[in-house]
Amino acid sequence: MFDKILIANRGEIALRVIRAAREMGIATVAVHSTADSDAMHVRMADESVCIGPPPGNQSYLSVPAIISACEITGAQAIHPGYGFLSENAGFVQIVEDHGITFIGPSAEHIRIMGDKITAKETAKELGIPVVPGSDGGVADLAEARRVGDAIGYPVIIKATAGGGGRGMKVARNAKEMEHAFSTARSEAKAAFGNDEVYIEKYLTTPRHIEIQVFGDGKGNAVHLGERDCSLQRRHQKVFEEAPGPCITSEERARIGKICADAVARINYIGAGTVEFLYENGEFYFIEMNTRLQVEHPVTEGIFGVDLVREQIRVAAGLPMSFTQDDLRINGHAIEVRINAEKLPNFSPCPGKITAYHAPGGLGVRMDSALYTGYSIPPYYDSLIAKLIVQGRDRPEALARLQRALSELIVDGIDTTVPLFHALLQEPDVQSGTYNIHWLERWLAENLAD
Ligand code: MV4
Repeated sequence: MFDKILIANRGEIALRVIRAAREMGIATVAVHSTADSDAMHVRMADESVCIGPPPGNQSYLSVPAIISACEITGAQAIHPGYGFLSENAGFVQIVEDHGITFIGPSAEHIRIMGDKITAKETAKELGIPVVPGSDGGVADLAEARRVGDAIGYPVIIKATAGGGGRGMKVARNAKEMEHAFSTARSEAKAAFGNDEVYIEKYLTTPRHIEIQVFGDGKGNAVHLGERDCSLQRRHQKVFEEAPGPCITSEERARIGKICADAVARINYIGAGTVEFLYENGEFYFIEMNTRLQVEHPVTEGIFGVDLVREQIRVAAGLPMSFTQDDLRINGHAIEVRINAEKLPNFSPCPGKITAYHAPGGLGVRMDSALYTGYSIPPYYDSLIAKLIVQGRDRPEALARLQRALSELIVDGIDTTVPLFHALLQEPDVQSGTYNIHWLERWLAENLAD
């Protein structure tokens, strides 16, 4: 096992990794920008290294600075958290070339899944059900029309290099294809420097269901069920839960086994998420994320496992500490993402926290790096806390969420907490009856100024 690891991240996820490491007896090194000298992850780590000025590309994204911090402190491994360098195959290669262990998948697995066409081809070969569509990239309008006629409208045109919903265009019928195809291509070129696009059947009212997988890098893998992350705004998740309110145990076992077998076959190491759209009882693969995700705590809650601990174990060459048969779902967990943002426009709201009090009690977990007197810097993501609640069933989890939100105090800035108070009043949220479009529609009807 490692003696010391470096966490190439900040905020709540840096604390999350420090906590797992400390329980394992592993020393931790925090890195930070000059804007984060007073940040909680710096205080909580055993050591810290300042790696540059505030902008991310000069600090948390600076590969030379992070490698130097490892060499100076003697850290043997790097945990990337999520975002920043967590899915950067070039970074993983450099880390390994320096004799440091990357706590995460191989550069090759990150590369395969980073390119959406390759990811889809790989998924298909591994027996994962995919959305019907073009065989790879679509070169020109004539080919786009042939694909549209073959699979039937509506279709969606997506950037091969895309992600996070950028560069996608829907063509509802053959007449719309010309415009949709050319705008998708030029947006892809502008956003990613690569104008390759592919086409899929457009699913009109799906849910976003993602399967948590975990591999040991030696051909063994398990699944930890699904999360329903359908409540999103502008491709940002705001409310996530596990298990999915509409997924049966038979469906979970079937799609879970398909995903676990697939990642076992490629000797995948560490945590991964296979993302699906789910409509009319069918799963359709869209992407795979090769990192620990923001919403991992809901899965940890219902299975009672520490996913970061497992990531560190397999990175050190140890086996996972559980098998598929050991994994049983216990109750229901919900996470809400609390952002430093001002409603109704979700505009970033950095500033000084004049008072902070975290909720507690049975079934409440608050993952946050906030403290009273902390100043949220304007340079980074606006996520300031994840409130995760667990109950014996979904109604208990919802009641606990409402209770926990009522205890929370974050004074001095605006947050998205009022959104959650309002959402909990909605019958569709109470019943779990929503799809990927529900939240945008609700916001337009209820939060317009
Ligand atoms: C789709 C889709 C409908 N049909 N693909 C959005 C981001 C990227 N991860 C995939 N996305 C979508 N792909 C087909 N074939 C609808 C979306 C989509 C979406 C997906 C998940 C969560 C929220 C969403 C919001 C709008 C569109």
